Amino acid sequence: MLPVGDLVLLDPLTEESLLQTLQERFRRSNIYTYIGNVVISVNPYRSLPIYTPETVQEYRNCNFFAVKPHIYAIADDAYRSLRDRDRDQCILITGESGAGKTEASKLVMSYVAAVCSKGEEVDKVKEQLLQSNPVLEAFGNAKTIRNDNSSRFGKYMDVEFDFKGEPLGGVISNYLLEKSRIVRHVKGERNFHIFYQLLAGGSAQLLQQLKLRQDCRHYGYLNRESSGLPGMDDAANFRAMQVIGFSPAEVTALLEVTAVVLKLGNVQLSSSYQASGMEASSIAEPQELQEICELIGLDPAVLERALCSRTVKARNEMVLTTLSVPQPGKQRKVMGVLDIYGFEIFQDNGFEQFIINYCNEKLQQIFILMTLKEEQEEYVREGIQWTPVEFFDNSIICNLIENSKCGILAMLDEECLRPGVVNEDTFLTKLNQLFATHKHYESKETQNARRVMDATLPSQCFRIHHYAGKVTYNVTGFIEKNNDLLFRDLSQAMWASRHELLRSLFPEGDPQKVSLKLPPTAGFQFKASVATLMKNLYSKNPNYIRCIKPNETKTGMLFTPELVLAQIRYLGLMENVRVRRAGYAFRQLYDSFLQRYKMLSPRTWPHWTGSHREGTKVLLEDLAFPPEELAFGHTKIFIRSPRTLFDLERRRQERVAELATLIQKTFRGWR
Ligand code: AD9
Ligand code: MG
Repeated sequence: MLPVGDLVLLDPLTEESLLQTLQERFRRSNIYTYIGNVVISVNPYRSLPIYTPETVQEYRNCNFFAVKPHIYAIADDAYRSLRDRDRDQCILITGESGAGKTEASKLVMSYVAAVCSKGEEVDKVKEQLLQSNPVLEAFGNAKTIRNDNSSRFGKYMDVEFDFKGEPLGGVISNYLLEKSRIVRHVKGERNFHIFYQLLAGGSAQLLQQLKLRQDCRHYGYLNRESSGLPGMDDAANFRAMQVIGFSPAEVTALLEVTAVVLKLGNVQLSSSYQASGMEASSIAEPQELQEICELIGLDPAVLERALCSRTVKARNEMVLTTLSVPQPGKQRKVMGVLDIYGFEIFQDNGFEQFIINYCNEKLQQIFILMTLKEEQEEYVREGIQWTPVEFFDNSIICNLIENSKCGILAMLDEECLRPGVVNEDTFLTKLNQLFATHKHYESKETQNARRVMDATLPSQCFRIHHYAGKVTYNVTGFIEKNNDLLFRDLSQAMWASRHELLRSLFPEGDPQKVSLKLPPTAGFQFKASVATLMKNLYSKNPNYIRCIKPNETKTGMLFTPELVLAQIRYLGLMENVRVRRAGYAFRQLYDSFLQRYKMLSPRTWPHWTGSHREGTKVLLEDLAFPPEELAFGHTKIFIRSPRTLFDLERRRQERVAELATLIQKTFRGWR
């Protein structure tokens, strides 16, 4: 028998049974499994024939529970609720690096594009929505050790529809792009795809215009690795990229800035001693500097001064890109798709992991809140008594990080703003005092105070007990990364260029607008954008896709149980199943329920003429289930335990076999 397609029905429910079910389904190429209306997706790492136009047709207007679990079913459900029930939707995709989040987000978008209606205007919008992906991926994705096409930013895409369910346009927000990758990446990884694509796919004329050489090895930012990637054709990707919604002049400007970034990596500073005995630096590659300045319309002396007096550092910030202005329709509805980086535990965890894991902690919080809220709302809607559910509330961890008075982020900001020499030691000391007795905080000092012996926690680290597991963060670099300062002379130099696009990227370089106030810290900005995102998500009806990575080697159909188990834990899947069936494990609309089981009672078989609700009542009366197992809502039947449903299914199978024999006999009688 095929293992259950909905983990809510698992009996008994244990980590082992959950893991086994996923493994067995995966072995049979059933990569999708439900927990109620949550889809779990296990990356097959090979192409499966399950995304054909025929499959799309199969899932169009399907009954969620009547067809095999599939990402299309959730996409269809979300789209129909949006169109017919007028509810804004959001689709939250989570999972670790390489688990398949970005692929899932593309599958959702292409499904929606395939099922909404056709027409010249609509097609244009659809094309833009789908084609924005290659552009975003070129500039925001890179090969990492874990994923050849890893998203180095969080993406939230709001697609707007009119009252007929036709797409009007979209807005894409990006969160915390990993800009530091431009200047540095781990051996075996790559810089952002766009650089390789431009060099491999740009025509000779274009490269000449951008003053670039075709050879990757010429560029310091790229030359640390052999540039090509198996299965990825940089040249073809560049040529196929249709930069939609931009004019040719804008595209040129964008590529000029891209070229300048690449060339800046070749500008070396050399130091020399002046007559005064002071050390000074100067540019060792005047030719490169000259070309950069020609591209951006700037006096080389200005750039040289700016570069030589300070160092350049990438900075992280939230960027909001509006791809196309949505036409304000009267009844606009929105479908949001969130594809963000998953929870990360590395050997060495720094500020980036702290921020990423904070974001995941918030997503887990909203997941619990919304699942419970949704359950509660459904019970109220259906007129069924609601009993509160026990669950682990992670707000205590969120609060530890984000509390505006004494959270870790607030303490970090305080250190960053303190005049004089600041360092991470005082920051850590402060945390140790504040959270000496906090259940989810640990450090060498609090361990000593609590008389805990633990050799795994170095002294410059603190450890947080996240919902998904314990992570040890090294505080080194926290202050610098949080401060995220770009020295003013550099932004002023950029603002002085005649290149319009470049100027617009450095508004703070305008000498008229010099402000003495320090810009907001990276942590502060991120916290604010996460808060906005959460508010946005909370106002919508949530749909979840939880992605799992089955092995570390990107191998087709290989399932490593230990690896999956770890993800089952930190995705909180057990918790998810528990919350989902704390009240009633199973629910179904009366008409579908009656249709499926009506052969089990002589009173409802073969035809029932009354209401579906009455029919369901009569049917279940005849089957004599204990009354506390069932609840009759306004439109749905609720069944408390999986066992009852299995019992029902078993009886149905027996009855179907009986009926089949009966029919055969009858036929034989005829002959
Ligand atoms: V990261 O946090 O951005 O580093 P993702 O986004 O979770 O990560 P991604 O969607 O990029 O992972 O998937 C990684 C690779 O797995 C893809 O490049 C595909 O080769 C492969 N993949 C993912 N999903 C599917 C699928 N449904 N079918 C086939 C898949 N291959
Ligand atoms: Mg991704």
